[in-house]
Amino acid sequence: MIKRDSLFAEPLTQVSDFVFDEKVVEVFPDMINRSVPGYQSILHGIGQLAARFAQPHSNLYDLGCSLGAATLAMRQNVAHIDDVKLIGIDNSPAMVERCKLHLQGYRSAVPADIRCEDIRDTRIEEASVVVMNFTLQFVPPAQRDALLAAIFAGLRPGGVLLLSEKFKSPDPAMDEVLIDLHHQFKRANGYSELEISQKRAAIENVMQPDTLSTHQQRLQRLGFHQPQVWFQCYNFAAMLAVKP
Ligand code: GEK
Repeated sequence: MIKRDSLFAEPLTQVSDFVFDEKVVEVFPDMINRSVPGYQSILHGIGQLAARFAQPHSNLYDLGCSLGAATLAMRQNVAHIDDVKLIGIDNSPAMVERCKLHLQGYRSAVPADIRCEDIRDTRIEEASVVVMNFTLQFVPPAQRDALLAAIFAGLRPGGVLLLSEKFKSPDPAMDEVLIDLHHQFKRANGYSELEISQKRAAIENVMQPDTLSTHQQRLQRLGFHQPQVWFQCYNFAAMLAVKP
């Protein structure tokens, strides 16, 4: 049964920085579905793109896997490809523990190795697909280049990075429009004004979005071919970038 997210429903005297702890794990599926516009469509697309880009005898990474939703989406779509292995990484012990249990609930011949580690320490090797579904935004901005460079180095030619992010607009007025639309989406999904504002305060220091052009220029500078946005809703986008 999916437990409803009410973590920010009561007034807090002090809003602390957001952490992916046991309390968040308990309500995570509800939280992400009611907070991220297009989350299910993006997972569906990740499955389709994994089927298209996964190469035989290669690794498929899900960096910041949380409860393994993208790992599962890939696993359901690559079973016909010879000798692929899924590797899910998250640095929240609570997430990893629950992710392992969650994956056990689905039978598959495709092996999945779920590890608790920081994605900045992960050695990416023989990869044909690397997913970062709303994870890069939690990595300090100064460390994003190095992480993406390591992913590029670990991808095989023809391999793909699937990068989904909340982004900011370079124009403050337009940014406000997109933020308003997102907040309307959350209201329509049952979040109160208090929940929206307290969550915003909790996440402010922890999640630092880039603009779409920062993402695209960085990926190109690192060697990816023509990064492409394949999904966008308000200030949420999913990109794909192929290693030539
Ligand atoms: C999904 N991809 O459902 N190393 C490892 N994990 C990290 C790091 C890090 N440095 N920083 C953050 N995380 C998922 C959703 S949630 C997005 C991803 C969100 C992990 C963190 O513990 C959390 O589980 C995940 O990245 C981000 O498809 O909640 O907005």
